[in-house]
Amino acid sequence: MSEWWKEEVVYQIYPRSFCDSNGDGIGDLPGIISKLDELKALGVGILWLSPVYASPNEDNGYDISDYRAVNPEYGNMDDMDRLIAEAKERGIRVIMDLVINHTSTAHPWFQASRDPASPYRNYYYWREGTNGKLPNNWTGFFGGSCWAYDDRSRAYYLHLFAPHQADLNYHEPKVLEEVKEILRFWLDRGIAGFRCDVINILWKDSLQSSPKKAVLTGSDHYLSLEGTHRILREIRNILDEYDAFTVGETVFVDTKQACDLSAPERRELNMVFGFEHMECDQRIVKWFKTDFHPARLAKALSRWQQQVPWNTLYLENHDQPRSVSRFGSARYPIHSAKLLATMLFTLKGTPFIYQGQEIGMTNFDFTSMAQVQDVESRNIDALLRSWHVPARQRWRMIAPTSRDNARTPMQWTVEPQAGFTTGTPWLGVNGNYRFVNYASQKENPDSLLNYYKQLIPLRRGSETLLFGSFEPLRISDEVFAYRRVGTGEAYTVVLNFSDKPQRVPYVGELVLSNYGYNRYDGLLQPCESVILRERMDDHVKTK
Ligand code: ISL
Ligand code: CA
Repeated sequence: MSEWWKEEVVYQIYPRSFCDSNGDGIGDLPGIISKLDELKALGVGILWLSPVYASPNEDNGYDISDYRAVNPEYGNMDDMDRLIAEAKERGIRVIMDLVINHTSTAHPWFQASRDPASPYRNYYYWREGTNGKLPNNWTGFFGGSCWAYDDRSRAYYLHLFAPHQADLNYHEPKVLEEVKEILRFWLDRGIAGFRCDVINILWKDSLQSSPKKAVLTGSDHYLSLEGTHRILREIRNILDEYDAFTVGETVFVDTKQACDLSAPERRELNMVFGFEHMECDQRIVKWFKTDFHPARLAKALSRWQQQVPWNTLYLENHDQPRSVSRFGSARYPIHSAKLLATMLFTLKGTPFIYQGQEIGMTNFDFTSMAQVQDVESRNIDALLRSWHVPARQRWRMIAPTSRDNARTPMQWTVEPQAGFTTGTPWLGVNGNYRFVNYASQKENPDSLLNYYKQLIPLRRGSETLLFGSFEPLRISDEVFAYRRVGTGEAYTVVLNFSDKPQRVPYVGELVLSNYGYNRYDGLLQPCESVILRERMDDHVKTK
């Protein structure tokens, strides 16, 4: 099997918010096709589409009602075929989101399963509560219990996410057989692989109650269990027939579990998304934001770099706030966005760009819950309200972490609605589009976008940046420095996360500074990042 996905850069598209071609305010497939030249110019080799399947959109497509149909809001199957073909012409492969932990409750399987006599009954977890109590004490990812009662069934069904996302029951062997057919359906159309949604929680070993936990009571019954490993190996057999690629979204994994899920010889996933570095600024996941400590981010990243053979490199996705708002300096936003990009493309692994990251899109400018649509934010808000938390306080907790921060429409131009749509966008456009937009950055040689366009070929053209080993040099709240060592050469990357100049002892020939400098003397400006190169023969060991 070739490992083509190691050298590529992935670009994630959240279709609803990317580009609207017909003025209905919703991004769509023809809109994506119209931007393929831009993506090619950026240097991406893989496009990951968040779900475009038929869906009632309770969770914007992560609730699928037909795995073989395109959501009409986004286009039709011809558009999908055209997207795959046009991307291929430009050397870009398309991967899809595979959401198989749950289906929408509107899916025909679920509708049929509501009848206890149906052959589909066992596709889901139906349980009667005992003595008027819920079947167990588990909590869901979006807060509250993960059981919903269905009057018609006179029973509860399990939903680890929103009530409209019913968990599939993999103890029923037919479920996996259905999934395999779905995989073939898309692979035969030319899809190059899948990003697998919450893929390490498929197998539930039992539905027993669990000891109460701060986050997610019950997770000991489904996180990365042997049953899941077995399913992944079966799926992999099919993927290998097509030389297809998988990246697993794996929740709550440590480096050991990440290795178990992605080690090549185990033949499960090719790589996984870990979350440890994304939790470096949050005390209890999602709920309370504390200050950002660069050393914590660097420490988590370093550990993964050293312990996991091949990583995903990401700082954003459709569930996370924008990286520049989170990890960047308010005084030096552009330099810090460039610094973060430097880090993204010089660590070891496959880099992922989330739409808008390449132009430094920021968190939303919304001022109240009324502007938010995300089901997770709405659930958390309702839960906090039930605890009598005042509205202002609720907003202060939700605004910085809401998933809608990442979902505001892509900012293409200075035209109304940022050129995303000629109609009314489904979610508000950030007012900063007048100065944060694609068109003006394309023209400006010093822009973040053009900095990405320098970094991507630099990585691609260097065996050392692609495959060289990783060694941390310094981890502090001011400076994160590391070395990538290859044959005959080494790169030293120095990132000054602070707002103050920093003197560092590292040497080498300057390859790239995010200040655009062409001289380096060991003194870094606020939020300056440098990439230095040394040939091994003149290599002097530095600390
Ligand atoms: O959003 C989160 C962290 O900010 C997580 O709790 C998230 O719900 C989890 O990572 C799973 O995410 C994936 O599956 C969900 C879907 O809502 C997310 O958009 C998707 O990325 C359910 O399908
Ligand atoms: Ca549209």
